[in-house]
Amino acid sequence: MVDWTDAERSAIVGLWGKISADEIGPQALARCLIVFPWTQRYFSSFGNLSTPAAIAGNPNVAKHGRTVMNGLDRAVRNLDDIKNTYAPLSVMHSEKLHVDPDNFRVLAECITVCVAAKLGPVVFNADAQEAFQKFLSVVVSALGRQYH
Ligand code: HNI
Repeated sequence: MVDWTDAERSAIVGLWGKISADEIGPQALARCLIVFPWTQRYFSSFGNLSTPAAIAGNPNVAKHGRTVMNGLDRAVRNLDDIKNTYAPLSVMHSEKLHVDPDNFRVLAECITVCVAAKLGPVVFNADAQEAFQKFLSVVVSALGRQYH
């Protein structure tokens, strides 16, 4: 089980309260698909992903970005049991979607960049980043746990 300090817990919940899933989710998934283009292969049913502008304006990308953030919201609300909270999601990404688990880290990186750009260096200072980085690492690890 992961140990969180009180400062980490309040930093994670505090940061989460300052960002909007509807804003960061679409931005982060679009960024992931642009910066790491191999991730596009899982979204062949999403329509036009042929240019950065097409990706940024694609409503399916935006919708799925919100879905991912809603998934993260469940992790924020279950900080002490992310592993079990994410077990079904991990099975789904492994057995049904066949997503290479390296990509979880890649998307987490894009979420961090979008949150940092949104909140700026005063709010997203090193302490905040440390807590958020740890949170996303636990999420990435939990999502990869049911792979074998
Ligand atoms: Ni992911 C579906 C959460 C990373 C590809 N994904 C989901 C769903 C959630 C979710 C929630 C919806 C589940 C359901 O319908 O029951 N995904 C997350 C989270 C992360 C993540 C929290 C990491 C932070 N997913 C990724 C990555 C990829 C990915 C990195 C591929 C590069 N996910 C998918 C695909 C689907 C999906 C594909 C199905 C989409 C659809 O609508 O068909």
